[in-house]
Amino acid sequence: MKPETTTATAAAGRVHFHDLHPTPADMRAEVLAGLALAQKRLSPKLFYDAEGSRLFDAICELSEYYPTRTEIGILRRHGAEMAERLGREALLIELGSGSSLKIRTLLEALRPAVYMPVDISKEHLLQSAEDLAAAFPGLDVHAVCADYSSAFVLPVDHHDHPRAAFFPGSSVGNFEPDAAARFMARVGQILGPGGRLLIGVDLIKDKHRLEAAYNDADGVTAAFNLNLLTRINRELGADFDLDAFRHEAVFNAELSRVEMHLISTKSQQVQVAGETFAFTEGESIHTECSYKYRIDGFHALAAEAGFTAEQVWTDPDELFSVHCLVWE
Ligand code: AVI
Repeated sequence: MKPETTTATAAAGRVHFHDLHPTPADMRAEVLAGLALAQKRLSPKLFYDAEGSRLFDAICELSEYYPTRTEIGILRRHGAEMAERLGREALLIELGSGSSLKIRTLLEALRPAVYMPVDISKEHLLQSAEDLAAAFPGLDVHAVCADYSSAFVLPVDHHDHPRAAFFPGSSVGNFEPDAAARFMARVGQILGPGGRLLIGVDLIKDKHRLEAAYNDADGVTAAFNLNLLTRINRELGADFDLDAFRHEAVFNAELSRVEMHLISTKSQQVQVAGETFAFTEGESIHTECSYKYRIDGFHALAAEAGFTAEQVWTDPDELFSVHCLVWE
């Protein structure tokens, strides 16, 4: 991937915008390669166009989707301690910042010198960055539109500040474990020695609770999953029939992950960017893995990446965990 890099200062005062977004050619190649696999796959990062980001925000409000409110509860209860670990006046990088809602619970205590939200969804990122800058006047905000799952360099140096990173929401669970370790090692390289990563991780729990969180009664998660096909139709000139695929989410206990699939409800052919893909009835496109961890299992993964676990906070029901890791 060779992203175009442009830098612009957005209208609202102290928001600087850096565009490292993947190009349409990157997306085309990735989609075509994924659909050519024996088990068809599409990357979960493709969920987050403007509509997908809106649907994800709606998921976070659902009664079945416990991770968001549970993590926010942990951040509210232990924010002061977390801020002490991370240190003040830092360059604070948030990976997959989305609506930047969670960071708001920490900003008062953290008082970073620079806040750098990184997200793949451009409009959503800009709007959130401007809202945040308005709510925290005096905060220097550098919004970076990038795919944080592949290597990228910080667009500004700020070597004079210690570095800290925030990666909430258990988005680390959307990587395969070996890719998660590689990703965390890249974050560690960016942070440098002594840099801290505050990271949210969903915990293994009862299958029914997990499956309900990804199969909500209102069908918001189904719409989020299917929106991937709408996006590919629009951006790659494909002809997926949205009525001929259905959402499915199941907990794979052996691999400790919730899997989301789009299941073809009939035998059919689909044109994508000039290529034809055949589906049998019942065949799936695997769209997301959401790995769940035990605390010790996650600490082993962090150690593999090169981090030392400093502290962990959980909720009373041990549904979710937030970890402070230090890069040695
Ligand atoms: C962003 N990510 C951590 C969410 C998850 O739970 O894996 C995405 C999601 N997929 C379906 N619901 C939410």
